[in-house]
Amino acid sequence: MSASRHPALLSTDPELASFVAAEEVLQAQTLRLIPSENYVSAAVLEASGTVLQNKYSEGYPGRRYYEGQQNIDRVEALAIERAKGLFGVDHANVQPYSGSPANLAVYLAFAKPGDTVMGMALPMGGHLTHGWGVSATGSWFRGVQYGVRADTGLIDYDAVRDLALAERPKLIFCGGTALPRTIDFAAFAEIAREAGSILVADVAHIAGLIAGGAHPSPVDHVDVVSTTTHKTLRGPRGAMLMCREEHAKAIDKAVFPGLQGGPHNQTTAGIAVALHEAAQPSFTAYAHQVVANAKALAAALLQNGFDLVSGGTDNHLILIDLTGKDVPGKIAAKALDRAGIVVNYNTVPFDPRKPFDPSGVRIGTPSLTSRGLSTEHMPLVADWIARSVDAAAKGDERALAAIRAEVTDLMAAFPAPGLPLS
Ligand code: DSN
Repeated sequence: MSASRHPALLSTDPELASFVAAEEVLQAQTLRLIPSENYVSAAVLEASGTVLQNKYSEGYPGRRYYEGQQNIDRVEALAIERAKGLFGVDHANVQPYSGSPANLAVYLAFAKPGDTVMGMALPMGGHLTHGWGVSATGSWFRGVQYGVRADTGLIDYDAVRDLALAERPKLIFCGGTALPRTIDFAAFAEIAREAGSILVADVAHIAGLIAGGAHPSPVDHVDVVSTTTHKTLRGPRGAMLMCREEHAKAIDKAVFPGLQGGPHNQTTAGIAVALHEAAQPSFTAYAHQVVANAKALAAALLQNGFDLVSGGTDNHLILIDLTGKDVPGKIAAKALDRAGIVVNYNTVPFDPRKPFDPSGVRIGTPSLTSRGLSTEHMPLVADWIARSVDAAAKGDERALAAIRAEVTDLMAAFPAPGLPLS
């Protein structure tokens, strides 16, 4: 592999080009298990790097504040129509720069500073922007938080209902970043109805599974669906807000001019391509394979003696609780990285350790499934994880190097989409 696939970049800025080339090698040779990451297709990559980058387009298709929108309007309209078709929604806004601005737009559309909002606590698997204290959403609004049961690791819907009825929040967020189980959108809808709250499903992690029919859709149950486009959906780094027609104006006004200026048209183009790809039968197969791989990996990890939050997974994500292994999450994650297995350390529910040095490791199967790995490979992946954690406990760098060589070998046989062949 070389930087020559970016010849202009190589000639103008060889230093930067060398960083990109090194990242291509890293992404090609490592086993990427971070559940919020993926590989975009070559087509998405191309669309995201076009001259659409050069254009300002404040406003919406047909209603812009700048001229020369003949082509940009078509790009954005296409992305909107594809989002509406794929997810079965009345309205889609494809302009949010990423997930956090998308969620902030929801606050702007429906709440006033100081209002009570409710979401899952970050250490329980929620997201910063669901009203957690260190986020603007937890300081400009009054965040109240729900979690999971200590005995099952599952959302306690009775506790969610009790909290919602006691607090009557303006907004309720469901969804999160470390939830290995199916979200019961109907149960949340019933609770939101009783509490008189606007219900938001943040499906950033599972959007691709929903599009592929491998997770129930929230669309018939919630007021707003918020999602990033770059996780299981396999698009560029961006976001979308989707809703019924009655909320369309409020959402659009909140995104622009409420929070943002010109949309990133090159990203909109990449989103349009990703939505087209996600509408193909092959993507349905992909989404189901992601889940099958995660279930097989969870089963193999259990056989290797790991504790998993909630005992397993229904989706793409597994949260390993290392408390019983005597290896903290950060030490395990860094050892896995040296072994060529890229994960992130993560809190587990009721974690006795601090968020920057927690007890868990979060993994997932979107990226490895994009490379074509299947259930038959999951026992080997679990074995690599087990050996790496063991090596971390013993400080055995030679064992980690040996695993890295095995990982590199297997990855060479499964080239990643969008990357040059090894
Ligand atoms: N950073 C994302 C994740 O890794 O889940 C959430 O924002």
